[in-house]
Amino acid sequence: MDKTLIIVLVAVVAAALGAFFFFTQSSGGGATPALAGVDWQLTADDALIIGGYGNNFAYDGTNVRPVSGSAEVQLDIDAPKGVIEATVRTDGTSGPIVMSNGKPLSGTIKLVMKVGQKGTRFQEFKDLHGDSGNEAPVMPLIFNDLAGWGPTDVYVNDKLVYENLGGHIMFTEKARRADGTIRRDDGTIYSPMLEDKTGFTDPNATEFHFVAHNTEPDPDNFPPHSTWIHLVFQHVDVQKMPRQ
Ligand SMILES: [Cu+2]
Repeated sequence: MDKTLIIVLVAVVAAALGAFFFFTQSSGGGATPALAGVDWQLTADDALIIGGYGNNFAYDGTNVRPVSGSAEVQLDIDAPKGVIEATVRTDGTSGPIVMSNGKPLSGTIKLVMKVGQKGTRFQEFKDLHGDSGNEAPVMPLIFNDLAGWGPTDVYVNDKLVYENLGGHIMFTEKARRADGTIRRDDGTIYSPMLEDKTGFTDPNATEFHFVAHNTEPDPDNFPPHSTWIHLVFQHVDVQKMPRQ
């Protein structure tokens, strides 16, 4: 065979292989290919919108409704660098997400925590909320495998709508029940006013939380800032996590 022909054939085969790997990596709409050096890799779905403007924790389940969507964490915790994102798509059943008074958002809503930017921090294997002294008692005492904070952008149908909100994620034991409530087995609905803020979580199941809010005071909202979003993902797949 002619040398030039062999070179051409090798080039064609190499290009085809390259295309094959490119398309197999980028197709499917699933998790982003793993980044090098990640300690944590999670995907989550079975999403819930927790309330909206007025009450963004909805402990009694009011205005807690399912929405299609998923979340992804890929984190190199020491750098820190990685991907922390959630995307939900509202529809006629979920209704819009109301982050600010009188501003309903519909369509594809994406939260992106800008991991590595100023203000990003993470904790592993810690109790938060309740009376832990770590975060406000807007949630009962809850064990976190992974918690994170960082500046978070919100896109609606690919348009940047809220920039640099305070974002917070938690991969925790389960607090939100199938009926949308946070309550004890005896029916007690959670309240930050309760003296005993324990006993609301199920250590045998997990969930993923993603909240983001601004810091402008608004006494008519709970928590009292003018812009909030609260998403919970009831099913979490762990691809990778460190040992406790
Ligand atoms: Cu939290």
